[in-house]
Amino acid sequence: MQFIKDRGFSTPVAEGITARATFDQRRDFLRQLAGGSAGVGMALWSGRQALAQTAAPGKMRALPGARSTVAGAMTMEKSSSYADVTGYNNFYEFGTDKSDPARHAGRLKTQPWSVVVEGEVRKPGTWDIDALLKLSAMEERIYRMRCVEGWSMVIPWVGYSLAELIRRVEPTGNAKYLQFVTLADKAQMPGLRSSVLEWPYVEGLRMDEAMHPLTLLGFGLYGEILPNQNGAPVRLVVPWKYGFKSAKSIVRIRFVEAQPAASWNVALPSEYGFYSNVNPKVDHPRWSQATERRIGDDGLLARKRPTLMFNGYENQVGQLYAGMDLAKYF
Ligand SMILES: Nc1nc2c(c(=O)[nH]1)N[C@H]1C(S)=C(S)[C@@H](COP(=O)(O)O)O[C@H]1N2
Ligand SMILES: [Mo]
Repeated sequence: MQFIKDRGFSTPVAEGITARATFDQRRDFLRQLAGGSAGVGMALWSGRQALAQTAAPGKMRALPGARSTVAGAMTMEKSSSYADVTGYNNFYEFGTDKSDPARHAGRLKTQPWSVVVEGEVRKPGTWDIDALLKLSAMEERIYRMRCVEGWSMVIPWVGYSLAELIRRVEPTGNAKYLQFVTLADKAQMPGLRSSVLEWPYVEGLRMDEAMHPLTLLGFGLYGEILPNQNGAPVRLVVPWKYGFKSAKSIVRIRFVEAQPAASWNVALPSEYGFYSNVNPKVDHPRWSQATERRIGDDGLLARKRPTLMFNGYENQVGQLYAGMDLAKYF
């Protein structure tokens, strides 16, 4: 995606620029990026098919999890290779190219780490990462993941339901939504020099979505702790929503009464809604969401595979949205 780099990303944005100009520039850049990246990214990936197709455990510290018994948590589909899962990423804090996170996230210091829990809870506080790791039994969950750009993977995550943490902090009756705030440290994250998004990257879920047993607080993949490019040391994994809802490298969880800001929704509200449920019937304004390419399996010339309602998790999560107009609340 050199052309994209040349057109903006690597160009530092002057501090004194007006807010409106920054906004226009960011919006134009995001449009370019999102519209073009599925194709260009796939070309990049198909050039790399020679990479090992097997898991590469042993690179990171082991983090085994027992097979999950949560309904829908173990898809039978073949997992994507460790090389693809850890080499083809979106993590804009480290750059917008799919290979940037693997190249630049190594410098991220994930120990010590803590997560602040605040807002509408009876037990606010700061959780050390070691306490979070011990809070509940680790499970393996094999989830289909679908990026809004039109590609997908199958990833064996390790973690436990976010609900475990939520119950322990005792939300008040006013807690209607959760906001997830991620790390924004210029010293460690070269992507923050760009105004491609507002930093820190933030995401949000409605309380019932956050409490759903499939919503995972993720600490590992392929039986090991998360590589930095996948959101170490702790991230969200929401398999029925487009990938960008799954916030990486979380530092703060806020329980709030009103629908919170979410980065892509703030950047381009007409293109990325707050809900962002995978839905083949609701197109992105500039491209269809009816089909996808599975990274590692579907070459550029292969017929695309159909995208499933709620990414195939309709039986588990469909009732959360009963009666909602999903074209309006996209
Ligand atoms: N902090 C942060 N989290 C993020 C992103 C990001 O840029 N920054 N990208 C999102 C997007 S668009 C996707 S598709 C997934 C990718 O996760 P993966 O690299 O582990 O597959 O992370 C999401 N979480
Ligand atoms: Mo994504």
